Amino acid sequence: MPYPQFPSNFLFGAATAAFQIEGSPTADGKGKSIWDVYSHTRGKIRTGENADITCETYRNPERDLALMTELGLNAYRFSISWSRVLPNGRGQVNQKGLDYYCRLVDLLLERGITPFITLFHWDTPQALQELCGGFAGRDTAYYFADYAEVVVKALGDRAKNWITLNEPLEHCAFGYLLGDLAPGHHNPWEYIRAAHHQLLGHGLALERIHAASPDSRVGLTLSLTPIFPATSQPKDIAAAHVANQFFNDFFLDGVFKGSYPDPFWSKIRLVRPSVKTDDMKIISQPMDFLGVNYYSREFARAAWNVPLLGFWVDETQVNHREQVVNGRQYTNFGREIYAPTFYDTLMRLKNEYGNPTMYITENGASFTDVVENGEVHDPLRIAFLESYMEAAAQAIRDGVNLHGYFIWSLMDNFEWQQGFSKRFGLVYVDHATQQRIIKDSGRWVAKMIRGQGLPKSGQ
Ligand code: GCO
Repeated sequence: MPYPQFPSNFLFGAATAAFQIEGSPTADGKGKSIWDVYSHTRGKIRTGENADITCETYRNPERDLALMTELGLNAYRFSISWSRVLPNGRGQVNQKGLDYYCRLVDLLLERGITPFITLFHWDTPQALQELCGGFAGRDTAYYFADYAEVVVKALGDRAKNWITLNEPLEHCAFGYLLGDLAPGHHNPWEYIRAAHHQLLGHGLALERIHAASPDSRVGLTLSLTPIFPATSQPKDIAAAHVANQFFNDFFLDGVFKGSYPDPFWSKIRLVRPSVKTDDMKIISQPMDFLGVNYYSREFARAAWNVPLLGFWVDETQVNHREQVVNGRQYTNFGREIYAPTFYDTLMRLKNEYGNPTMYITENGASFTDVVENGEVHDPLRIAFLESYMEAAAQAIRDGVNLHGYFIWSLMDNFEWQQGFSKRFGLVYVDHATQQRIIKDSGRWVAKMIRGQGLPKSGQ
């Protein structure tokens, strides 16, 4: 069966993030981020590893550009380390840090690769965490806008696609409530303030970027995880409704409707931040595009012992690592591979949120990759990409305003609290030797891009 073509001007990219690939945490005057601190705090990283080395892209960005060309990518999404540019999060610019990103953008443009730049991918400057609690403090939203202006004034003449935040949900919920990500807090007051202040920072930065570079395009990347009731019991159906608002609609409604959804917003009234008069107007200014990070659906059930929210997400999936359970394949992250709800999510954005210009800014899967005779055979990742990219192509045919797809990730990198134990790359990286090997999935992507279609895996 011939696979559908993507539109001729479609962007095919891969995504990374500064803390996960750069290394060189103190080089050339870089300031500490909360992830530098967290990854060196005993017990926080499951494997006991840290990201001081990782993919060494700060020392050698050229190596990976050659790989992007070999994969046929015409776009690349990366993030800027805030504390590499502003070591204290504000004030004095570290010119060497800014120069690195200027050089990276120039190298990309020389190769005809369009940069999509994420300004915040969770690595808050430690100085701002100490000064005002990071995004749990309202002032950080304004420092973020100042930082965005510094970067866009330096790069906005040649880099035109800007993503303010990566996954504000993950940063506030797992960083300030559940404690799995930096700064590792368990504080509902901080969580909801970090949620609101990140969106405020997004809106303030959007204004500054458009002022500094009027022809730049500005968007926000949200992780969208559709939540389904674990059972057909009314209490679980109600719990899944609240969970969907916690994970998805708080952010979607904030930026597209200028309000926060009930019953979620009412349920947390005891811990809510003060929303100032113009906040929602600033937050819901029109964006130029929406970035969608999609991995899997989840299931929720009512939980009397979870204060305020009353739901819990079913954790059993985590035990299905890389197994087939009830006919479904799982990744080694315990994420179900199920493309139909990816399609449904895109259609929901079309039907309920005005069909904004969209990019898939992350989609990918981790599996146990091994090197055999200098090759990495990863058929499960190819099958994953084939099914999800086909769902995206179908959504485009059904009217979704989708213009690009960034696979997570270009190469195996530091997977936050999982250390190096989760490999998502199209390119295998031996982090001890820095050897790179393009996996079979990378070869498949190159064929797909060349063919501007979706060749059957294995062709
Ligand atoms: C995220 C982050 C990425 C992760 C990737 C794999 O979506 O959690 O943006 O940095 O590494 O998603 O989990």
